[in-house]
Amino acid sequence: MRITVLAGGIGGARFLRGLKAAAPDAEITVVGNTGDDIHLFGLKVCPDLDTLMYTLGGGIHEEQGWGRAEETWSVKGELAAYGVGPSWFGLGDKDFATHIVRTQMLAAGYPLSAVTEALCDRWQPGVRLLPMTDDRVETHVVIDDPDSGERRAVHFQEYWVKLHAAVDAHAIVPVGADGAKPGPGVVEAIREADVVLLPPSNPIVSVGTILAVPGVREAVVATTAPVVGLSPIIGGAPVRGMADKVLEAVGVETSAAAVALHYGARAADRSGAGRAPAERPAGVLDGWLVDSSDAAAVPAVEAAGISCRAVPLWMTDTEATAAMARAALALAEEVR
Ligand code: GDP
Ligand code: FO1
Ligand code: CA
Repeated sequence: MRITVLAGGIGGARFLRGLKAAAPDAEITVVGNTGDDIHLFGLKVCPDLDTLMYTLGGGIHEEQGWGRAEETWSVKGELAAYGVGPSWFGLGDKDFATHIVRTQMLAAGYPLSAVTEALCDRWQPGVRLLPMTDDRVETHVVIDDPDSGERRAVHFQEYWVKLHAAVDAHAIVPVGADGAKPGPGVVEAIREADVVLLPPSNPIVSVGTILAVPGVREAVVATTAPVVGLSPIIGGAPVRGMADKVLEAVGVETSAAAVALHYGARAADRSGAGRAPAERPAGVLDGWLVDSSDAAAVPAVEAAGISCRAVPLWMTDTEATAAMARAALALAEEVR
């Protein structure tokens, strides 16, 4: 079975660990978000791709969810001693090596997809990891500067890590997405999959950014595979992180049902035959899983044309996460 997953960092990576356990014989392709990518100290950093690669390859700092296990911080200390920042983004020594290798290969002319494949040669994540695009896309967030009060756009990482999403976001802009092309194999992986899954990743700045690459949403809308998502929101709040802040910025309530409706239902007739492209429905979901505690959300999601089930959605360990993955695959069979 070919399973394609559109994933952000921590939520996506942890779900994939469960999916690999639930479907050990499946060929899993992961389309990773690169909108969080940032250039720091002359190096290209890809937080979500690295979180996926380290988590699935056994190198992740488990409690933190990002960065390397048994990390040391000498380079960060030396940069600070030179007064060279930013100091708010924690790059450890082991992690730095990944960014150096990546930047060197990019400078030599390799596209990000080839670089990612080369990095995965070491980590053996057990999935095919594809960047959503080889083009530069960077999510920016429009805020009122906490010091000057002036409205300005900051890089997503500055908003998230430096400002802890504690200032209101007026808009979220995936800069460069409009002109980006899907990375090699991305559209094929979606169109030729047996099942497409949206893990409990951030629906705006992770999955939303992947869908913003022209051609990707269209592939999800048109694939013959069932598309099933899992809610990252439980009990009206993100399980981890500040997804509520970016949902608010785009006018979506922080609830399992509202996120499903934001993704929208895929039409039963996916060919779009006889309709102008602009009129073709652009929803991406056939099925949606909410946490057992959110069972009351099921009727509203189903009323929107999305099959919905309530099951435990806490990724407390690999077995609990594998059970979530099995529930998602079972729902995919139901809606197929
Ligand atoms: P990021 O790139 O590191 O922010 O990670 P993702 O975009 O892949 O996922 C972030 C989302 O994962 C957050 O909105 C969390 O609410 C969600 N998440 C984290 N742990 C869990 C969990 O155990 N269960 C569920 N349902 N969602 C989770
Ligand atoms: N997240 C933080 O909250 N603080 C950090 O200092 C930080 C450093 C960092 C370094 C490399 C990397 O791959 C990820 C890192 N993250 C850090 C996580 C990450 O940037 C964000 O949590 C996600 O991109 C948000 O989706
Ligand atoms: Ca991310």
